[in-house]
Amino acid sequence: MNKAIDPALMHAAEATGTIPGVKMDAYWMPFTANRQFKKAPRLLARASGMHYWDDHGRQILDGVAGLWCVNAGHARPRIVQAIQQQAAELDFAPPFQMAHAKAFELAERVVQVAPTGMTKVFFTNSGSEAVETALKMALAYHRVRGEGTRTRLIGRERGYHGVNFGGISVGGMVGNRKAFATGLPGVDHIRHTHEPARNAFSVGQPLHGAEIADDLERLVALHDASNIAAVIVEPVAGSTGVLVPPVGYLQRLREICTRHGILLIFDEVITGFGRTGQPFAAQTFGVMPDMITCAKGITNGCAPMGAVLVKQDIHDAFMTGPEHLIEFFHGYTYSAHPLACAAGLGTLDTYAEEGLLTRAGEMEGYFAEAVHSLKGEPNVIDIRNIGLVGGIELAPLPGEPTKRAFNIFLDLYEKGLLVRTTGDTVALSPPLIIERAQVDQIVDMLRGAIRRAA
Ligand code: PXG
Ligand code: PLP
Repeated sequence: MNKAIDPALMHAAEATGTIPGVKMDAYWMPFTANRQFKKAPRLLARASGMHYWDDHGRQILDGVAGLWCVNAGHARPRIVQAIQQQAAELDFAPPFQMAHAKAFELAERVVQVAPTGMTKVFFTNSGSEAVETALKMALAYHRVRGEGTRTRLIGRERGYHGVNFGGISVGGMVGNRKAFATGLPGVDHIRHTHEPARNAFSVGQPLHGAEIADDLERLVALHDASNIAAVIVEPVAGSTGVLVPPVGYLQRLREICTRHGILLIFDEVITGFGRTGQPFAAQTFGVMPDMITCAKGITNGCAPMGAVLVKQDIHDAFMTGPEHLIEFFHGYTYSAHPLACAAGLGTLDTYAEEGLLTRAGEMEGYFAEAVHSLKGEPNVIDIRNIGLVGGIELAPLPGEPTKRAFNIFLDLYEKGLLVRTTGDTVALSPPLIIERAQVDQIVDMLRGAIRRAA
């Protein structure tokens, strides 16, 4: 022990957990019931393809692509090699007034798969940072064009836009907001689209609810469009339980935004990079936003990275002052980090070689039929799907919301399947390399767990 450190202080880090030789006290885990977890830790040690292995060598089928991010499956050789080589060749390059070639290369490659017209890419290190960046861009865009009164930001109930102050302000998940009273000023929310009374057990997009988009007109009437900068929504809400947009809803939202000069931001942190059957959900649904935030699948989850994709004219509005001046006062130390750029290039190569950015579309029918076969199982009150995402919603245990789904999560983990739960919804979002037999395996295991939880 280092004698310079007061042993009394060291003592505060007394182990309570059960990792041989490793104390578990210092690590404050994110979005985790820390005390419960440390009594019975779930430790992943290795991953390959569709599987994890835990610290006891037990194989676990990955039903959720890590955390909605490992779209090409685990330990893909091109990505592993790219990161290894990059670490040895160029570990870091300052991103302000300096650059490295792979940053430009990756931006070009992202634009190639992005919706037509999305021609500029601003790199961040996470989805949360991508959201903050997009919101700031929206404000600065209006200001540079002489519409500086457009400062209001509009999100949607049940939205998730990461955990930073901008993101939780426009976000609509009460648990992520209530402890942090100070949000951004001038934020409002439109209604969410979840209407089980009309739409329960819809296969793909629900038929009812396009008119819910008109709620934006209510806020325009209240605040006046001249004060509204942007609306941010997830095309498919992921974290709040897989909410698929009703047919016509996103089109209507687009029309209203266009009519009032309001920027439309699609938060595609989950839907980006193939989850819904096209590279981006904007393409799947045929609706063009003004900006797209993405992360996760951009590097297959192998290095932290996010990005904001921007339409040409928004970018160009910034490029008006003297050439030697910085146009957008924003950026991160690790924007376009060389390891992340290398991982991103290896990832896009893998997606291209294996056709993964459209594979969810090919698998959608089979996947939909499989997950909807759970209708009629005990306590299943709704099933939602699009591309290779599924949400199975269960009736909560009386007086104990979230517990039934979490029990199912624990049970499935014991049996060798990783899923994600949010509220009382079990979310499935497997790697896009999944085979039909593995879809069957996931649904069979889930069926068993749902019955045991009855
Ligand atoms: N926007 C959306 C739409 C997301 O899904 C973020 C922003 C934030 O990204 P970062 O990289 O900062 O986490 C996300 C992230 C879950 C879950 O349980 C979902 C996310 C993250 C962690 C858990 O559904 N999505
Ligand atoms: N805080 C301090 C004191 C810093 O110097 C910096 C970056 O230089 C930051 C925060 C922001 O860190 P990052 O650029 O990694 O987001």
